[in-house]
Amino acid sequence: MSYTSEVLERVVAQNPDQTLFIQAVKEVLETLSPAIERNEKVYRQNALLERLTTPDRQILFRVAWVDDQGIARVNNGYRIQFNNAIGPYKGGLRLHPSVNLSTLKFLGFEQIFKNSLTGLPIGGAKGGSDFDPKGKSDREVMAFCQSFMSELYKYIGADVDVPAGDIGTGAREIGYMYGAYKKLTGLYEGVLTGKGLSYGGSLARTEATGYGLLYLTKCMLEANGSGLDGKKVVVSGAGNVATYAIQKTWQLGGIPVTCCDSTGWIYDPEGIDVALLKEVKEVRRARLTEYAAERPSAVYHAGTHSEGGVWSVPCDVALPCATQNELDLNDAKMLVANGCKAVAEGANMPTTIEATKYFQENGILFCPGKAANAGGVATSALEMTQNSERLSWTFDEVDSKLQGIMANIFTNVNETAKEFGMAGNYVAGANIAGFLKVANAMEAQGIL
Ligand code: NDP
Ligand code: 2IT
Repeated sequence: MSYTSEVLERVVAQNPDQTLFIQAVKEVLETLSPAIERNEKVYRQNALLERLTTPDRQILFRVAWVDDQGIARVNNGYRIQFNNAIGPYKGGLRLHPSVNLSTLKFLGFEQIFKNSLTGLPIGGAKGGSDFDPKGKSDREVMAFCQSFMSELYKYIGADVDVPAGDIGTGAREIGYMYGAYKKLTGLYEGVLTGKGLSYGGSLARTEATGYGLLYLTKCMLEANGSGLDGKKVVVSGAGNVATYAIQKTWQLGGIPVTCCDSTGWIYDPEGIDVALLKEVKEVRRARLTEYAAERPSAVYHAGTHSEGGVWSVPCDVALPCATQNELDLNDAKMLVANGCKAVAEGANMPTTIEATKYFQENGILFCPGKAANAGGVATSALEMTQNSERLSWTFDEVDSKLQGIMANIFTNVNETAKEFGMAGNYVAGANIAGFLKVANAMEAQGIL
């Protein structure tokens, strides 16, 4: 049996109920074989893949807080510090009722390779809680964040582990958490990224994941003789990543025609109105029904997959930007049948393994999230740099660095796929390129 198969079996045996974690490991290990074969004896002897698929540390804790009725509530808190071979642990905090150990181990594992691809010195981690910020008052969110940080602060620090936002964790939550960390430790340091601009945040971090996704998509299309101009783009999600992906699609000449939230989806043939979307989602924290009510050209469908969902809308480019496994084999078949030519993942693992294979077999350009959405964490690393030098860069400085980073990621992924005999397979290119840097650092640092 091959070394990668052996390690996958081990991961399945040790984590039988962690389906998302197993899916993420499987997708990576299945593509690593050509890179492993070049150095298999050493990797096996040093149990490199066993160590890479086992988190350095898994921190689980209770988060107790009091709601507006005076009732005590209890949530689970987590931080998975997966690998710090190339830099301090780095990765977001997800606040969503579906969060469990498997979710965060999958996200932490993906983060190792993504962070490696940025070319910046950041290791992989992820954390969060099954707390649902939806429908909670600001005071309840603050109470939760303060309690969450009253335990997490022991394990993080500007040179140790630097959390950030993810689903359910935006500027408001980062602000409350930063305040709590400062109060508990007395330190004014860049321990979190995605901070507000008045207390150490970076310009362009809010926009970075969505903008970076479009910069990479443009590179991918141009490398294949096409471009974004006039292209119809289907986007899922209506949060941080989706909103700025939609905005940058307009700026680069494309027409974004859909978005969705957890309750329904919008088809807007005239193109999504970004200002209205921001007003509904960022300001009012409301549902997309309010967008449809104020936009005559928009059609609202209740239910994320009702009447085919966003993936049933004919398009040239599809950008899944909501959540994991939101695009399955049926969706992939609809997209291909309707003429879609390219897919780039704004979310983490939004495409199932079967759907990914279908795209690849049908000649669709497919860029995985660990490359395509790396602009967010890359800009977080730029925020860390600015905090270290106690300076703030202009929007244009950060944005032009982001453009350079996304172009480098695409070149690296593309060249690596070619080097290992899989030209055009950006999944393999991303996994191998991300892996080699981390594996090299782990080898140099000994068996830990
Ligand atoms: P947000 O919480 O800002 O937005 C998530 C959006 O997706 C919301 O509109 C939400 O709906 C929708 N959504 C969530 N679950 C579902 C579902 N099951 N079906 C349909 N829609 C759903 O999160 P982000 O935009 O930050 O994150 C989106 C994805 O991008 C995640 O996979 C995240 O891990 C990934 N990512 C985020 C980065 C970042 O910098 N923020 C960086 C890289 C990746 P509703 O409005 O109803 O809540
Ligand atoms: O999935 C991700 O890359 C993020 N949620 C961003 C992580 C970060 O540290 O900015």
